[in-house]
Amino acid sequence: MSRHSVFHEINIKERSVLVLIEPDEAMRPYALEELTALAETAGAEVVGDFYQRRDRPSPTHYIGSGKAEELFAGVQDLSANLVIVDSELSTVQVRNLEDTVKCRVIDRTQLILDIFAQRARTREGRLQVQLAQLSYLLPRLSGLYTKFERQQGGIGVRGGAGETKLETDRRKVRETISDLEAQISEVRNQRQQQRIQRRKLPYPSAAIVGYTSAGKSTLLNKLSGSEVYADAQLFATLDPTTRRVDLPEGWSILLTDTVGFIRNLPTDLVASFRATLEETIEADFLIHVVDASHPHREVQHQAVLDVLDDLGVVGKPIITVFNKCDLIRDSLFLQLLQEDTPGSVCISAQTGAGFPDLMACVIETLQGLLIEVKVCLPYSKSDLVAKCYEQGRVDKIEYAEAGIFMEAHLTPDIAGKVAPYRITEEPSHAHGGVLETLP
Ligand SMILES: Nc1nc2c(ncn2[C@@H]2O[C@H](COP(=O)(O)OP(=O)(O)OP(=O)(O)O)[C@@H](O)[C@H]2O)c(=O)[nH]1
Ligand SMILES: [Mg+2]
Repeated sequence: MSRHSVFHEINIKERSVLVLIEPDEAMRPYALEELTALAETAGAEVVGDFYQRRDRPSPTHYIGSGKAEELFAGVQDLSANLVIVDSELSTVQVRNLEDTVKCRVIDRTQLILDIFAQRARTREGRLQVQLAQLSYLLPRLSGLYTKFERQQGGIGVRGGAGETKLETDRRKVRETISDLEAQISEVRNQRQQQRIQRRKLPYPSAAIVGYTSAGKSTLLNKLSGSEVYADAQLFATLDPTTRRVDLPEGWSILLTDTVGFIRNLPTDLVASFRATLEETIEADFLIHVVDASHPHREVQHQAVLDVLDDLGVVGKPIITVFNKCDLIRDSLFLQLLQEDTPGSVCISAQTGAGFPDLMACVIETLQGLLIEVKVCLPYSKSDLVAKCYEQGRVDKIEYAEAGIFMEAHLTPDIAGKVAPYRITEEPSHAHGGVLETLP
């Protein structure tokens, strides 16, 4: 971790109290459950939660100042030493709340950044997390260094006070940000080169996207026979992994599993993880994994679509995969789910149920990506035939006197190469060639 970072990996079980003001009553248990999971994933121990019903946060304390006093009493009763607030806070809100509750206060963004910092394994992942942390920190520098920073360790105080004090200078932070951006840009170029190399492989690419813990890595593992880390904890995957997946009828795709999304994903994080998320933007099509067994399936589904929108992913084919169907007994529910969402399938990544449907759906999507061509290649261009077999599907081929007649569904790349030899008519059998009709 860079010495410029003020964020720390958690090595103690901090006793935390969660604070929410979710105005939608129906969403409250879910918001609480999700924040608890995030806090526990970060390593904190949740000892209590505190809720205030209000439409808008208070600009001074987030919750009302009277409520903040109640929170202080609760924090004391529970011997808590950390307050975690479910939204992103301003410096003023943090300072006022800390003054009132007399312990450290962190917001949802810091919590998620902390989890990402713990998960980052590759250089790219670490650079991106550091950039997100510093981008979060920069506008908060002036107000961030309260007495609570002087406590060693704990969520969001990496490096300790002495070290961070030295770095309150905005210019230094900006320099570090530029430096990180330059390094990320280098990594990004390398990624782009890798993608160009991959593009030369005769396989279309797909990215698995979805809410955190929906089962993306489990699906990649099951499909490719690999062992990407899959876990019930949130954000188990941070760095993208690509595997070749062979499908029936001779099709193959390159499938990438990447970082999961969550509601209110911090904007700094989305911006910093652009290099990683480009795997998604650049894929030929997407497989969106939704946990069908989750009571707030729809909220999660929409949250992922919102992030894709933010990333500028538009017009790409999306297969919606309703996962964890082994946990659902109501088959009518599954049927309705599938009927309500065009281009969707119900599966269990764990048991493999529904995989034939998924394969059929992927193959149908692949066919939609290919261009139908009829060509007559001169024998001097016969090397293109092998490429057509590799980069698509040859439906008919006939070696005739006038040339090689072929009907095929090809990727845009190879379709462009054979385009000069396109014909409009069926080959006439007067050519005396041998017609092979492929299955
Ligand atoms: N019952 C059941 N559990 C599943 C299924 N698929 C995944 N899981 C479980 O759900 C949890 C999350 O699975 P992952 O594959 O790590 O989920 P992910 O979407 O990759 O999550 P992140 O990387 O954290 O975003 C794990 O405990 C899996 O065992 C399924 O089809 N059925
Ligand atoms: Mg994963």
